[in-house]
This record gives sequence, C-alpha cells and structure tokens, in this order.
Amino acid sequence: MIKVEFAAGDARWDVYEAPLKQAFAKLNLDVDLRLGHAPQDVEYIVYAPGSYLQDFTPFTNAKAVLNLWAGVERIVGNETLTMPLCRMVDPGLSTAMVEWVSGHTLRYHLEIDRCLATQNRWDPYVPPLAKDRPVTILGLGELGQSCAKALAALGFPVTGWSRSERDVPGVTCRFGEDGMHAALSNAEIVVLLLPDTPATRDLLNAQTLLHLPKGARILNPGRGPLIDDNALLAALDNGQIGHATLDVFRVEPLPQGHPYWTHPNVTVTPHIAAETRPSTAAEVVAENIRRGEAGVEFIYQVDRDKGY
Ligand code: NDP
Ligand code: OXD
Repeated sequence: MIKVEFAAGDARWDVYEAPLKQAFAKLNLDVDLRLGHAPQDVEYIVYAPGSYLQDFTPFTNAKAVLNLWAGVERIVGNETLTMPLCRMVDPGLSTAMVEWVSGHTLRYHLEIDRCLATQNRWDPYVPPLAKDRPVTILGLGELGQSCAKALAALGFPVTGWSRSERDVPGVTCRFGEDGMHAALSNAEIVVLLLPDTPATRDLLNAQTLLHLPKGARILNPGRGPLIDDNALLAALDNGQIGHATLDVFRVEPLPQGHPYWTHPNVTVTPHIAAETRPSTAAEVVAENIRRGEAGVEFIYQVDRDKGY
C-alpha cells in the first residue's frame, strides 16, 4: 500500500478525505491515507500552508510533497525539504479566480459603485465599451492566462506580463523588466497574479505606480508583498490610483486597525478569490502519485531557483 500522509491540517481532513480516496480509487491506486503515519514510512505528503509539518528531515522515504495551494512561498525556501515539491493547478481554483477577477473588473468597468451611490437621483452615466478599457494582468501563468482569456472574451484589450516570453492568443504579451513599463502605461485596470518571490516583492511601488494612467484601479488576488502598502495608500490619497480591491495581504488576517479597512477607496476581501476545490484538486494529487509510482515526471513541480 502507498503510504500518504495528510499534513494539510486537521480541519481540511474532513473535506479532503473522501475526494482523495475517490480520486485514488479512480486511478486504481492502493493508498493508505492518514494523519500520523510514522515519518519514515511516508511516501507522499499532502501539504498546505499552516501545517504542523515544518521539518521534513524525518520523512526519509518521501517521494514528493504535494501542496494543495497554488502559491508556495511559505514552503519553497524550507531547507529540510529535499524531495520534489508540486504546487496546485486545479481547474476549480482557476474557474474561481476567473470569476473573481471578471466580477471585480466589471464592477470597475461599469462603475457599479457610482450607480449604487446615486440611488436617490436620475444621474445617467454611460460607461465605455470594454474594447475601450485596457486591462493589464501581471503574471501570465495558469491563473493569469485563464483570466486574460476570459477578459479578452468580454472584449477588453488585455495585456499580460510575465518573466519569460509568452504567447497567448488575443492577448498582448510583454515580458521582463523592459516590458513592465509598457504593460502598465495604458492600463486602466491592473490585476496582480504573480507569485511572491524575492523578484516580485514591492513590484508595485512609488515609482511603478506612476507608470499607470492617473486613476487606474488595482485588483490584487496574487500576494500581499507584491505591493508596497505605504506607496499604494499614498497613491490612493493623491488620486494616482482610483481604487484597489485587495484579497491578499502581508499579514493575514489583515490586522484590525490597518488603514486598508477604512480607506474609502479600498475594498478588502479575505483571501477568498480562489479556494482550491477538493474534488478537482484531489484528482491532481492522485495523478501525481500515479506518476511517482510509474516513475514518470511529476506535473506542476516547483522550480526552487525561481521560487514558484
Ligand atoms: P504560475 O506559476 O502559473 O504563474 C506565475 C506567473 O508569474 C508566470 O507567468 C510567471 O512568469 C510570472 N512571474 C513570476 N515571477 C515574475 C517576475 N519576476 N517578473 C515577471 N513575471 C513573473 O502561478 P499561478 O498563475 O498558478 O498563480 C499565481 C499566484 O496567484 C500564486 O503564486 C498565488 O500567489 C496566487 N493565488 C492566489 C489565490 C487567492 O485565492 N488569492 C489562489 C491561488 C493563487 P513566467 O510565465 O515567465 O514563468
Ligand atoms: C493559493 C491560495 O495559493 O489560495 O492556492 O492563495
């Protein structure tokens, strides 16, 4: 029997146990899934941030750590982790992110707040068509590309930015440091879907926020450290940035008393943009265990040097 340790937290066990078992059965994998195997017996570790498991040294026979989250910044630098680390790419999670990004983009595009604020008077406002509202997505990976395609399908002119050169049909693609200025320069709405790495920290800062057209709006479902918070607050106060919808923060939960809670031009959502969906994610975990047993390369393996 393949011994799989569920180290993604006791609270998740209730929601993941049945879908994982079903996914293993579907692939004819004979798995002993538990919380609390003897570490030296464990062959695969199902993981999530916040796990009790921080020291992987005793897991001498583990063939891979399978993360239930897309983002790996809280585990990728763990020096006791010597086995392959795979992140989550889950169709359910991607769909959720497309819905969150599309919904909040349309809120800005249609000026829905303006409409809600004028419920006591007849005050017509005609938004431009989507084709006249440029949107930029920083990050053209699994989630960035899905969102870029969805927004392009709604008619927005979409520019995407990545580290290496990408080609996404219907999307203007820019890359590298040189491409960033061009990606920001006409963006009325910017979406951050980058990982948190040393190279992406404070990417939106006092200088780069000035590359955006005045009044641009920001959606951050990526990670809190992508934005220099003080620079954003200053840009919101002076009107350089019109509004920001933030799902992720340097400290989560966002501490009471943080200026984002009360800023009139900030909407906080509590890291709910895209939750991993157990039924689809379980299939990804099972597929990687199948691969490990067949000696085939894992999917969605993290590149430790790049940090994502
Ligand atoms: P991917 O790894 O598939 O994509 C990351 C993208 O970022 C790639 O296009 C990559 O470039 C680009 N990138 C990385 N570093 C740089 C850099 N230095 N300069 C320019 N571009 C860079 O990740 P996903 O799309 O799956 O997820 C993105 C992030 O979304 C996650 O890391 C996580 O932080 C966040 N997330 C948030 C959730 C939420 O609920 N709020 C849920 C799930 C994820 P390249 O293409 O060249 O590699
Ligand atoms: C993730 C997240 O990385 O939920 O999957 O933020």
